[in-house]
Amino acid sequence: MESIFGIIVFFIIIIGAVWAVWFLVFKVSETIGETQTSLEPVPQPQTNPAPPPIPAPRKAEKQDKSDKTVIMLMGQEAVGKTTLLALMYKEFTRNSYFPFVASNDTGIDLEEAYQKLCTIIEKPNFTEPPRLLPGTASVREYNFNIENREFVVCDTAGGLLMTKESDGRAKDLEDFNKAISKSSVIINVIDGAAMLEGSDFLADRVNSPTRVKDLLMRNKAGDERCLILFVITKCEAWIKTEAGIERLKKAFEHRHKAILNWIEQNPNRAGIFIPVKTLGCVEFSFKEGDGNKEKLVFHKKTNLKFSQENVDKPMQYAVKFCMRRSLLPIENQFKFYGNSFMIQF
Ligand SMILES: Nc1nc2c(ncn2[C@@H]2O[C@H](COP(=O)(O)OP(=O)(O)OP(=O)(O)O)[C@@H](O)[C@H]2O)c(=O)[nH]1
Ligand SMILES: [Mg+2]
Repeated sequence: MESIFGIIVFFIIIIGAVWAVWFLVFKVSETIGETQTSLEPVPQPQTNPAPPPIPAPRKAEKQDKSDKTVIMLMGQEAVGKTTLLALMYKEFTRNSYFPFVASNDTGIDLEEAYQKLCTIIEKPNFTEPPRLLPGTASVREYNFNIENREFVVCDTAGGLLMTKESDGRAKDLEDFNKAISKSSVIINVIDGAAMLEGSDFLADRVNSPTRVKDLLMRNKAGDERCLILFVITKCEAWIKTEAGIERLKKAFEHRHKAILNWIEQNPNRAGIFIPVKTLGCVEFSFKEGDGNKEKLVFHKKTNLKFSQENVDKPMQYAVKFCMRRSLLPIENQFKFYGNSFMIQF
């Protein structure tokens, strides 16, 4: 009996030992498995790594000039472009119904030019008025913001009109031609006294209408909408009467026939004749000399004041045209050329 009991205990011990061994082996193999998992091979650098994800394309930044609406002043030397711009700026800020903001430098520069005009013009009597403002050097940009739209007005040196490729001013010429081709509106400033009283020779030398036409034909050959404002300066002696304005108009149509023909050739072009008074107190008196020596003499009139007329109009028309708003009604003293659908909407 005792031996049977001993055998049973022996078997129980054997079974327990076998189970314990099996359990140990199982646990050890499990631990090794886990360790192996955690020691997964470190990914080797790939020879052709996947390219980094491409960021979503950013909205194009407003390019410096490309997004701006360009208005350009062009005309021969000393016809009065910068004078017009300074006065136009002053008057436009006073009268415009557009919320009009000049960039900092533009505001300061044009205010300075205006102050300079005011002080010099108050000097006592003079014949042959001195240049009130220094000549413009090349292409100068003035920046404005109107109704969240950026405008750049390019004032250009009259000298560039007659500058040749070989004159060593390649950069200035490039800027000049670029400004013409980008302009939505071109303000062609014309010396009214030379246009009306000068010989053909003098009128051509002072205003170069053929050269202006050639430059426009070359840089604006396409079908883009374009408005040319013909602003007549130095016409204090004639702007006072209807008959005087009529004479200016006739002289303009005669001397600037070629560019008017160019406007009529394309329905996307229009022109407006705009006589302005910029100084008011300096008037044409008489003409002297012949040929190369021919010149016009002006006098400062003490009985007349420094005063302006119509100087804000070119800018009003230019901005309305760029904003695709109607330019009508055109003032009585002015004259429209070209396709009238260009200015009424
Ligand atoms: N009488 C009279 N003189 C003017 C008028 N506008 C300009 N002037 C005179 O013309 C001079 C030249 O004017 P500017 O405005 O500097 O001429 P500009 O076209 O800018 O000349 P550049 O920069 O050299 O191309 C002025 O100093 C004035 O003496 C005008 O409407 N009437
Ligand atoms: Mg100038």
